[in-house]
Amino acid sequence: DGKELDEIEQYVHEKRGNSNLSDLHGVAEGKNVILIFLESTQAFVMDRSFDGHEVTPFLNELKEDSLYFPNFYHQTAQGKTSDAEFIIDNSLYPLTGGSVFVRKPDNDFIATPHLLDDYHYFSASFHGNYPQFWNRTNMYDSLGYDYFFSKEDYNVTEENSINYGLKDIPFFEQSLPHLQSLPEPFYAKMLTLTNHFPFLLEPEDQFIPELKTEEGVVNRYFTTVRYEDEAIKRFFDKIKGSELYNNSIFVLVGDHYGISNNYDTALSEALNREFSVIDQIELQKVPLIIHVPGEEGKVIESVGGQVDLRATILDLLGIEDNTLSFGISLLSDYDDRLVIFRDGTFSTNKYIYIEDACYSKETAKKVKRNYCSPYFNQVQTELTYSDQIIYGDLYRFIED
Ligand code: GP9
Ligand code: MN
Repeated sequence: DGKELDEIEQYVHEKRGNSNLSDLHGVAEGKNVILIFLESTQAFVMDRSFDGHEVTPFLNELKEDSLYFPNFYHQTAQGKTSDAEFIIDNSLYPLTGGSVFVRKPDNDFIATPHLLDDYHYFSASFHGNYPQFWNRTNMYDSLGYDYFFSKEDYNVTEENSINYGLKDIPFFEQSLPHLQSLPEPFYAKMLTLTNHFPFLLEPEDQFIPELKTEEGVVNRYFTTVRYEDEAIKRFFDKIKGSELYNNSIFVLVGDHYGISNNYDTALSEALNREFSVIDQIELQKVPLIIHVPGEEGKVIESVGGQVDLRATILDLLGIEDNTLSFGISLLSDYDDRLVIFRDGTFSTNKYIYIEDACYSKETAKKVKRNYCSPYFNQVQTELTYSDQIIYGDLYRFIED
């Protein structure tokens, strides 16, 4: 009810009060946003080679003249891709169990498409799987999408699909004319699909050989990531020759892990290092690259998570997020950044809290609990407020 909202509003207001507008505020005002979800792509694939074969040659190159965020984590739970979509479009946390897309599709949301409505943006999502998967058809209506290009809008055949649907190369090829057909400015979310468990790929799509650990999943993973990288490279090659390029910014983000803890032994062999307790968290880093044509590249060290991505995008567009949500632009000065995971674990600049203990990120060793305890309250508060908003459908009480 109203009382809950007042309390949340006060909290959000205070939190935002500690951040400043960034130097990059508004540099992409009025531009199209092309948000590319990198399926199951973890940050450890970046700048990595096996026997001289780069896993992500294109992303490695792209990040050099982009904003690149090496300390960025996914915050998803059981809802996987749908959680990533939910978090990024709403700047709220996912639920502990299940997916908001499936459990609460009829709620009122104040999602990115709604916010961008005020600036006359058209919003569309692109994905080569069935539209009903993750209840997207229904949820996209609630999130304010104007159109969903799904499997039904693409030419999908036996040859050009694998696993869940259309392969990434034909997906981007066929998406470009759809993109060009949209009214501008637009917010376009493109969800890749090929790099999905169990990471299947036909021989002709394998641009680098599989690894040779004892786990097929780990061996195939880097090869499907390489395929995804190739698909994005070809997309960029094409779009660079079109008018859209200079009118758009490109946000590339990993949705969640691809290799679960079950494969730690083989993954540790592949990455050629021992894992410690904090790697349960550190392995949850996902790539975040924001390419703004005409802007110089910059590495942004801010520790952040998917909850912060919307505020970051809006910051570039010159829009302030005044909604009741929890993100802080990763481009702004903000001293005490905190990345909260659904299970109550968290990461700051310096510390990770996991298994009821506080660890130093620098040494990976346990440190005194009181380095972490100042954050306990904020962690529980944000997760609770987010749950209250979702379970109580609280946005319905907010007037436009
Ligand atoms: C399915 C795709 C993958 O359409 O988004 O879903 P995931 O299993 O990663 O949640
Ligand atoms: Mn996914």
